Amino acid sequence: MGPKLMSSIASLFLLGALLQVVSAVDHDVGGDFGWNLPPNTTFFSDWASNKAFSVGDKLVFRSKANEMHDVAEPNSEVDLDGCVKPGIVFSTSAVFSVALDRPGRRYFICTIGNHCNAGMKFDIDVLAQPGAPNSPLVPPPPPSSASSLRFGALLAAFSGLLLTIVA
Ligand SMILES: *[C@@H]1O[C@H](CO)[C@@H](O)[C@H](O)[C@H]1NC(C)=O
Ligand SMILES: [Cu+2]
Repeated sequence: MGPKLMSSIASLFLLGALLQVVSAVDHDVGGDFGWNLPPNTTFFSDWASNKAFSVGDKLVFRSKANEMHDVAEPNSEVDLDGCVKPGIVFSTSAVFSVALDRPGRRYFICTIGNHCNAGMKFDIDVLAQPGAPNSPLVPPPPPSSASSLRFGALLAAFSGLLLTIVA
């Protein structure tokens, strides 16, 4: 294998790694409001239904220092609807991240007091990859948003790759 081919292959690996990094998203649960007692019972389900989640993304649960919350993952829609508390609670700390490491539906609640019934619950569909066909209906982002950043990064990666092959 010639050194040129070797470096081209290395560049392809780099490109792949870069694409993964570029496309992973950290989702702040509840946006700026955070993982706190919501103003109404649909706040978090509304938040989740306006987002697309993919494998490699993270959910970041941030709670106010003067509110006590946790994060737990019921196994089913029925348990989510009924606010059935699962045996395992992930965390009671003020900031907690959940890696979305597999595709499929996942359910999240707070198990403290009646917080779940008050709206601290939502479910998400994690897609195998960004833009998979079963994405929720989300209007395309304006050109100035993250996707053009992604495109820019892609372009930079490709020009890097070309330079390596030519060199
Ligand atoms: C719930 O609260 C949010 C934030 O204040 C608001 O945007 C939304 O319209 C409310 N939903 C309902 C059903 O009242
Ligand atoms: Cu809570």
